[in-house]
Amino acid sequence: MKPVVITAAVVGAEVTRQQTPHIPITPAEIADAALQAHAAGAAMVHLHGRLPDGTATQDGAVFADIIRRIRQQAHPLIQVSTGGAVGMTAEERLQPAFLEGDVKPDMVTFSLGSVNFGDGVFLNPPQLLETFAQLFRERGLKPELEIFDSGMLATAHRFIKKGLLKPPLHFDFVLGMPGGMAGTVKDLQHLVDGVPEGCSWSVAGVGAAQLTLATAALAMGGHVRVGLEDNIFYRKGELATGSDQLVARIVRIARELDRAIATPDLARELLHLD
Ligand code: KMH
Ligand code: ZN
Repeated sequence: MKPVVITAAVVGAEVTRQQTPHIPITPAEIADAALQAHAAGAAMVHLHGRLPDGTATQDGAVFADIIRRIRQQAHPLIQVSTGGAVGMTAEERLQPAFLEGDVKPDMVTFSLGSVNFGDGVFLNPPQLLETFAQLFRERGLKPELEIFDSGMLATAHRFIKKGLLKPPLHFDFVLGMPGGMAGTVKDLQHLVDGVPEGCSWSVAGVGAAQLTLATAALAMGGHVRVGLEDNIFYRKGELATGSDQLVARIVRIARELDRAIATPDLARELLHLD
């Protein structure tokens, strides 16, 4: 099997300090969390921004600050969220996709449809999807396709046919979100069966599904995303001390399963960047 690309989702938009004291908030804290996750084995970090009061922001300056702090010390692949938080406008969400030069991201996320998201709705109507796809192509940004249910995978196939997405692509199955597809191995297998030829995939299990789905993906030859954005617990009733702790566990399991851990350079190849 190919080496596994581990992505660390270190902050997200939703987790609060009330839920866990370990969620990073300031650019310095987010960059530190990313660097620690990278040191633990994550080839890529998935970033969101926060304001000092902890609310989510897609402000390009906040992302630039985080990215600069990371790249001053190490070079994990940097993936910025264009999902942002529920309720944000498309313009707000896209700000990090316009960063250039030393803070240009290596990858952007691209959610291929709307989904109930906890108590809210993560809205991605058809027109927005076309605008995002065209913009990413024009700007030479590689999207990671965030798939919350099988309808979104069907949309990916449609967009490929229409020429709006160009394989080889990388898919990330986000499973176990209340409102999206359940976080079971059966659901994961169903999605993996629909991945277009030559494309790669990873899984991001939400909550308790994180460990089981990550372990399944390691056995199935897929890639893995873990981190406090998706799951704040190390085990039932015990908070994870940071995303690096969750990454380190995946590294140990991967080694037991004879999966090597991809470096950022190898991840670049495996995720079809450049
Ligand atoms: N926070 C969610 C509404 C992404 O990063 O692209 C969207 C999200 C997906 O987290
Ligand atoms: Zn995210």
